[in-house]
Amino acid sequence: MRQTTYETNTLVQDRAVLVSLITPEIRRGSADPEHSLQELVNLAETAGVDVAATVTQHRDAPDSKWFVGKGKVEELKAIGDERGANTFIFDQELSGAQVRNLEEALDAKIIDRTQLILDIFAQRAKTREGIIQVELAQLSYLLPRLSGQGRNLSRLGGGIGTRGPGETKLETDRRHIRERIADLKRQLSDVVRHRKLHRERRRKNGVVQVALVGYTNAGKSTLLRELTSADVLVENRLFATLDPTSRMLTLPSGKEVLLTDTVGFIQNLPHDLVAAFRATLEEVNEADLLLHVIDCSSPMREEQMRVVGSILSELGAADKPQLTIFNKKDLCGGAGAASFGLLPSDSDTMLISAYDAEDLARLRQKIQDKLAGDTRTFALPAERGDLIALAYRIGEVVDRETAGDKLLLKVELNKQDFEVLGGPLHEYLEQRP
Ligand SMILES: Nc1nc2c(ncn2[C@@H]2O[C@H](COP(=O)(O)OP(=O)(O)O)[C@@H](O)[C@H]2O)c(=O)[nH]1
Ligand SMILES: [Mg+2]
Repeated sequence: MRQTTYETNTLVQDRAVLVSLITPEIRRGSADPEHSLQELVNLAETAGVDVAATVTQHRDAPDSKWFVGKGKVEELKAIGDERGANTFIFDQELSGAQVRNLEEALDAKIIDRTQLILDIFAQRAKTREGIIQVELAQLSYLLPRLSGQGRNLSRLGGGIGTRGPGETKLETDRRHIRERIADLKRQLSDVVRHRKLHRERRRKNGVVQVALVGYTNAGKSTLLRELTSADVLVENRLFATLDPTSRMLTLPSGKEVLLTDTVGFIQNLPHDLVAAFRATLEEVNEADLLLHVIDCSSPMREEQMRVVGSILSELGAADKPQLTIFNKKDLCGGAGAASFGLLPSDSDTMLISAYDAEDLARLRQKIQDKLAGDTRTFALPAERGDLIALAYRIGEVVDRETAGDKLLLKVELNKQDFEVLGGPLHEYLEQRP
């Protein structure tokens, strides 16, 4: 028998059946249920779940005990067995009792839409603020649904729906959870107070950062993959520890920038999750450039763009350099750029397909142009080493010459950096004739 020196990977891949209940009331609500189920598929895939099937049921009202009808539960059991599913994800929120009944009947992990979203946030949160916000949202969601969950959580082990607060925490009683929530809130107010300080250290590695934002299903992850696939080898070698949602992107000039995927906006995000969601958008605050990706074939396009715009404003990121990218042009029935109100090619708006090599080349060029910023010349007193160092820090010095007792530095920098960090340099700006 062969001996192995490594441990086998015991992580079970989640394989799930996605279930949506459609009632007249749900139909009247703001979300189109078919669209919502499509989004649930995308969210499940984002969470690393293998989607085995999707099932829809129409009923007059949810069943208080089983959520779907009893007959449907049997049908779900059969589908789950046949497709080898170990998880069922429901597109609507379930009560604690419904979760327990379904777990019992289907002998599988039961997750609802909110838990799935929280699980994705838990995977993505990186800063202390993000991690605290997500745990707060998870505990607040679990608290009223708590009784009886302990057994199931310990039985089912890890995987989606169980990340974040550890199972021991979930097994403690409600009082402990309330104390934990109070404690997290205190920590959060500390973190928020220090947040500004952290932001100012954002240029930590001197790596230029570009963030993809937009609704789920717009094509952000596809773009990240397609734009950087040629660089994978390099990346594996140099950035093996890089977060999977970030990759190095090589621009036409050969310069490398860090391209980061974000969770993406979600239709009808439950109100309690908004704070946690924002905390997962922290890359946006660190980015030098935002790529706002839009699915041009979505009937909700305009509304989605407005929502993205207003959240960016609330994050204080509305003034960041931004490219607006209408993606999936192949699905827009040959609608030309004009139908999106696109301006000529020198504007900050593009119509592309993430699978079109020429479009990707155009996009890389556009990112490069947008990042290049302006070139400015500073006439600095030669003895002011501090100012010279500052100029080198905030931009790229492309030319340097001496004129009498002055040093003329030609610096390529973006407007934002110059305004935020370049304070003392302003008075040495050469006025171009
Ligand atoms: N037809 C078409 N499909 C696309 C295009 N870009 C992305 N998609 C598809 O749209 C779906 C959602 O893409 P994804 O990158 O996961 O979106 P995200 O939620 O914004 O990350 C996937 O099925 C992609 O294959 C495109 O340019 N054309
Ligand atoms: Mg994605």
